[in-house]
Amino acid sequence: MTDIPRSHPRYASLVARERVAEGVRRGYTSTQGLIAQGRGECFDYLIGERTTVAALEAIRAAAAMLLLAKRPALSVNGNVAALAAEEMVALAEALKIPLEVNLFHRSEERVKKIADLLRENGATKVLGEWPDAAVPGLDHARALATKGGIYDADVVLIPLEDGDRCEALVAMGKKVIAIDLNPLSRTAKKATVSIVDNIVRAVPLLTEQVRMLSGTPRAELEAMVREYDNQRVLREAVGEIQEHLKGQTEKSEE
Ligand code: PTJ
Repeated sequence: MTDIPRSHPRYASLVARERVAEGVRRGYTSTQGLIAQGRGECFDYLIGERTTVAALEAIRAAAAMLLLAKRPALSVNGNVAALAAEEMVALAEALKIPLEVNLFHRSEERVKKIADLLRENGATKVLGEWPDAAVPGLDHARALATKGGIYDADVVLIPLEDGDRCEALVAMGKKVIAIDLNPLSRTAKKATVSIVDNIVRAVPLLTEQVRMLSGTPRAELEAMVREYDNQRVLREAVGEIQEHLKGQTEKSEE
């Protein structure tokens, strides 16, 4: 990996870029993942590379939803593996559930490499290498899922997901939590809870919330989920981008 000096003003962003490039070199991230990363970087820049108030609200609702779930599932693709393998393992550990590798550009080799990476990072149970079910409405390889994992989950976390699959999971009656920097994406619009934040920042915050709320009475968690309004939170996410951009243009006029 290129050695990036910590003093570089775009340090975090450049490290993330290197990690995705490294994922491609090692064969667990798809080449298309580089394009997805570029799109993410662009939105992160517009957001101001910070976790917004809207994202924090979504993270809290997502934590409550995961804690209330009978069978929560966590999906991992090639970009997620590159950017947040260790953090996803910590989240799975906090919830005591397995992770499932679920790919858009599926190859068995990539699935195995990602599963191995998660295990190297301490995952005790990884699903996805032997899928035994299919999400209805999607063409073959992307539809593959595992019983006892994503296929029969009631709540699924899908970071950096494609809109079609998000929609197909919602159509199966699941509650879907998305992590997507683009508040205008189909995934963000279709998900039950959309965390408009960088996965690198969002997953550790989500794990922290899961730990903090783990002793909270169910009735309180249920109220948090009931009161959460994803459309409003998405509007607020867009509003926070607008405010940030306004601040930036005013600064450059000074
Ligand atoms: O590993 P695979 O085969 O499953 O493929 C994974 C990718 C990500 C390539 C695939 O799912 C894909 O093509 O995704 P999209 O349609 O490009 O959507 C990815 C979404 O994630 C976009 O809306 C990006 O803005 C967003 N995104 C990119 N990087 C980040 C991000 N969101 C949060 N954190 C990021 N670091």
